[in-house]
Amino acid sequence: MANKASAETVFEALDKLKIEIPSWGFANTGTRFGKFIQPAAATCIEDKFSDAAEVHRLTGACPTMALHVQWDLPNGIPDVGKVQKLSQKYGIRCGSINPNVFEDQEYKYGSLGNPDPAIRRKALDHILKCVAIADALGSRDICPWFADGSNYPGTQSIRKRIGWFEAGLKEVHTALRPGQRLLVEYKPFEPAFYHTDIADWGMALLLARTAGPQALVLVDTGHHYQSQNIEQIVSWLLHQEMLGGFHFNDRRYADDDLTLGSIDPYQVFRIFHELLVKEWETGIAPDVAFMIDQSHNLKGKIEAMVQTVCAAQELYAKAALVDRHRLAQLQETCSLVDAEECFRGAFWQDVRPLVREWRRARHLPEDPLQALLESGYMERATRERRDRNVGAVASYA
Ligand code: RM4
Ligand code: MN
Ligand code: MN
Repeated sequence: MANKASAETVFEALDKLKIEIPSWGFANTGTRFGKFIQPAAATCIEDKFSDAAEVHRLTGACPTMALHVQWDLPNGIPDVGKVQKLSQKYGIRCGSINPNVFEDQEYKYGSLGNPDPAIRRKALDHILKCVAIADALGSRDICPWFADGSNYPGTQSIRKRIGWFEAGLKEVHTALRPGQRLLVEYKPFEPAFYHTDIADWGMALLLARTAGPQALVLVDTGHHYQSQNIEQIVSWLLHQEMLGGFHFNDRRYADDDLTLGSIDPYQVFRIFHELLVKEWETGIAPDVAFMIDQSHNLKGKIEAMVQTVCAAQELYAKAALVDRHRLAQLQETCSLVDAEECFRGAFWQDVRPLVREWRRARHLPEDPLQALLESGYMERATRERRDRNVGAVASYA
C-alpha cells in the first residue's frame, strides 16, 4: 500500500511533468521503406492541433505542440496568423520550432556543412526565418536537426565543415531574441553513413558553446549507439548547464522512433533520476524541455501518443520515489547492494494505482487509453479524414 508521503511525492512530480508532442507524430509518416496509410491520421495543421488537444485532454500533460516549419507553416511568416488562431481554438500552445534543412534537393550534400556557400546561405536563411516564426508565435526553442555528413571516406573535408557549422550556428545565435534558445541535436548516423557533422553530444556541446550562451544541447534518446550510457551524458550536460531538452523515444537497433520505454523503461527511469537528483541537490529544477520525437507507422497515432505520455508519467513517478537522501548516504559508504536495491526498488514499485489517483484528483480520465477508445474521437477522425488520406503517398520507390 502506498503511504501518504509517496502519494504526495508522486502528485507533486506529475503536476510538474509537461511533455511536448510533435505535430509530425499525427500525420501519415512512415519508415524509409514505406508508409501504411491510416485513415484517421492528421491531414493538415488543424487536424494536428485537434489531435494534440485530445492527447492533452486525456493526459493533462501536453499543453504544447512542436511544429515543423516546412510541414506546418509551408509559407513561413504568412502562416503564423492561421497557426495562432488554431492554437487558441484548441488550447494548445506552439512549442519548439523545427527547421527543415534536409528535404530540399539542394541539400543532397548538406546544409550548413555544404561546400557550396549559396546552399549554406539558403539553409541559414531558412533557420533565421524559423527564429522569426518562433518569435511571432511566442515559442522559446528553435531545434534544428542536421542530416549533414558524407557517405564515403575522403569525399569531404571534415574540418572545413566544422568551420562552416560554427559560422552558421553563430549567425543563428545573433538572431535569437532574449529568452529564446537554440538547441543543437546530434545523431551518430543516418542518412550519412560514414561521417555525420554533428555525430555526438561532444560535437553538439562544442558547437553550442561556440554559437553562444543561448545555445544548448538536445538529447534525442534514439540517437546513440548500442548500450551507450545516456544518463551519463545527461549528467555531464547537466553539470555543464548545457542540457536544453530531450527528444524522447525508444530504440532497439538504430533511430527506431519506438514508443518511449517500450524497449528499455529502466533507462528512461535512470535519465529522469539524474534530472531529479540535480533538482534535489540544488533546489532548482533544471530548465529542460521534454519533447517526444516519434512517428508511428504501425500503431494508431493518437493511441501511441497517449500511451507514450502515460509511460512517461509512470516512469517519472517511479523516479520521483527514489529515496535520494538514503541513496546519497549509501553511495558515500559504497554500500553497493543496498544502494542498488534502494534505486531499483523505486523502479519496481507499481505506481499505476497512485498515477490513477492523481488523475482522479485532477479530474482526468483514470485510464486515458480506455477513455480514448470510448470517446468516439477515432471514429470521428476516420470518418472526416478517410477521403483526404486516400491520396497519401504510400510507396518507397
Ligand atoms: C531526425 C531527428 C529530428 C527529426 C527528424 C525528422 O532523426 O530525430 O529531430 O526532426 O528526424
Ligand atoms: Mn529528434
Ligand atoms: Mn531521430
